[in-house]
Amino acid sequence: MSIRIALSKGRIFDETAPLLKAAGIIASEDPETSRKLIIGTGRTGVSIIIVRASDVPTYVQYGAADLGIAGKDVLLEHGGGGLYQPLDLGIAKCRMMVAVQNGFDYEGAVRRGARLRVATKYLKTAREHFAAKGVHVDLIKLYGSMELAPLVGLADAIVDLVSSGNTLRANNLQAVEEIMPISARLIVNQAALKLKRQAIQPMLDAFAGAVAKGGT
Ligand code: PRT
Ligand code: MG
Repeated sequence: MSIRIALSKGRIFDETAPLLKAAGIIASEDPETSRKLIIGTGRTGVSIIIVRASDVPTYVQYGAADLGIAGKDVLLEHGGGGLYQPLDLGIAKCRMMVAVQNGFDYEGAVRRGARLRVATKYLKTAREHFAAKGVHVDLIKLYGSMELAPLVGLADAIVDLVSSGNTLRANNLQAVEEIMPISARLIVNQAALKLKRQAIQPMLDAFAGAVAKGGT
């Protein structure tokens, strides 16, 4: 029985490696240096595919991968259809925030009922957040470097992930509202879980054990 795991390079792969190891899975190559998109592991029948962070749920939804690891930010935008989400891994933690340029009176604008221009990669999350607050927004879809938008007059505010806060500080921005805490989740294809339970369940148990031991 073969099992394919979808991961993204960078922080997700780095922070997942110890959890994979706890499940007896060690990548044969480092995705940062290898150009391979399908990487073998020390375990027969288990391979890792390297995809963009925001594509992980898609590969798992369609069964091209049996399991994957994706941030809650990515899962909210994807919608989660066809996915079983058994475990919060407590890794790649950050916060989804609203941020504005220093000096911009966000509270005042909200109180006045002003219409705000908000730039973000997270349209769904942003739309739901401002709708729940009753704030009128024009959302502008970006694919990255959201921090630039308020500085050049593209938007009044951004919705983005913040971890250390260094990127906001370096760009004269400040967080004005937390939308939600974010961490990475294990996702499993629903059909694969039924058909390959014998192979997948022990992995889920090993991940859960490693997460509990990690004290997250
Ligand atoms: O890079 P690519 O476009 O392929 O995709 P991606 O940026 O979504 O992937 P990646 O690998 O950067 O992030 C994968 C996952 O890590 C995200 O989906 C989040 O769940 C999680 N994560 C945790 C973060 C951060 N922390 C984070 N700080 N993802 C992005 N950031 C960015 C943030 O967008 C901002 O630009 O880092 C910057 C802020 O960091 P600080 O430390 O300066 O506050
Ligand atoms: Mg990135």
